[in-house]
Amino acid sequence: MNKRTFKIAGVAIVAASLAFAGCGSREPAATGGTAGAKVAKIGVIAPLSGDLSALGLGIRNSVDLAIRQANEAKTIPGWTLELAAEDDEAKPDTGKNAATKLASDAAVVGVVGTLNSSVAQSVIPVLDAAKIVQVSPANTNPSLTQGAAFATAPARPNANYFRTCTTDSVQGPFAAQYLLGEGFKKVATIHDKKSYGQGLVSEFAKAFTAGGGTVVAAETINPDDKNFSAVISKIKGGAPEAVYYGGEYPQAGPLSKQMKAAGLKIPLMGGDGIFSGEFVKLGGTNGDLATSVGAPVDTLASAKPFLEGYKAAGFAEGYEAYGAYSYDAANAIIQALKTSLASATDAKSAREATIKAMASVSFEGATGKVAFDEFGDSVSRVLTVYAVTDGAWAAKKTGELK
Ligand code: ABU
Repeated sequence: MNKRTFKIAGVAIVAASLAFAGCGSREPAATGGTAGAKVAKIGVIAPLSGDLSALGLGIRNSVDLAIRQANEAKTIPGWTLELAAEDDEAKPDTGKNAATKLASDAAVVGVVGTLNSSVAQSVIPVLDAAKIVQVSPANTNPSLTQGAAFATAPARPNANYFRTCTTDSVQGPFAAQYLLGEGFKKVATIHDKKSYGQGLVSEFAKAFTAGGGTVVAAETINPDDKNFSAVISKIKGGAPEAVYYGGEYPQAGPLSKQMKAAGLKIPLMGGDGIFSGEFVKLGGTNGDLATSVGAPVDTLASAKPFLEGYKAAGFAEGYEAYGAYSYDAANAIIQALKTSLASATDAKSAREATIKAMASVSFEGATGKVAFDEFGDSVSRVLTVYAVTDGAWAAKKTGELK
């Protein structure tokens, strides 16, 4: 998407490369830090390579920006913050190894990530055992904060885990209400069997049927499938008016393209996992729909410092769906660190106090109010429906679930 892609130019190239190179060994000056100050690191665990890296790199860059700004403003006197970014490749085992590596670094006091709910399931216990606060900008599976019985008996599994995005208990019904409101009565659902996709479809289907709609087919694919002809012919028989897909853009784009080629010329709708320009590049077509967390960032006055800072930093990649949420996640950790590092002699000794301080964090972030409820969930429940229009995502409706 044009507005989300900024070019590297001139001096910015040098600044960005310095910031990304050798995360643990940078001189304070590279991140705007103070010589002689103690070092505390904020980790990132996200897919920095592979087919979800567009989203992951937007997360990393946005955290990097928050760190640089905090150092320049000397937000935490006596301390320099550093970025420690690890690639989880969108895989639970790789994410677990990344968490173990960060936990063994005594300077790490907080982590932003992960992108994938399935990866979070492996990462959270490792960071919780090390008493490291984790704030995800993107995990939307409700069980991460409210446990497996979230619908009937919510119970917080891990005190170290927070998120700045809303959950699929909100996102699924929001999509269902939108489709019903637009006159869609019969849908087919497909998910990729991963925690996010399965959970999102489940929340969508409950609300869609409760609202009077019918799920005419409920199918699954495998996360690395490329050919969707079998699932398309299965759902075609039910004559759906739309397909609701639970998963991410690497599969959703080609699925949409193959649906239309097979004569199933109906919208594919998905959640935040397909809200990327990559979806359109991979085959998403005009009329396809997505929900994503929050209001469109480029319409928010509160996001101006983030947008201007991101542009000035000259990152090679766009901030994508979770950039502003990652910036807010990093700034939430930084707010907590203002309390926990104030009297700490070393970073590791401040880990537990950082988790405690996070519960009281409350500020106006890029996306609006940043604060957490008793489960560690964001107090914000705003979502937006986007439609592919003239080959790019365009906002259709922003609001809260009614
Ligand atoms: N929230 C969409 C993609 C990330 C996840 O697995 O939750």
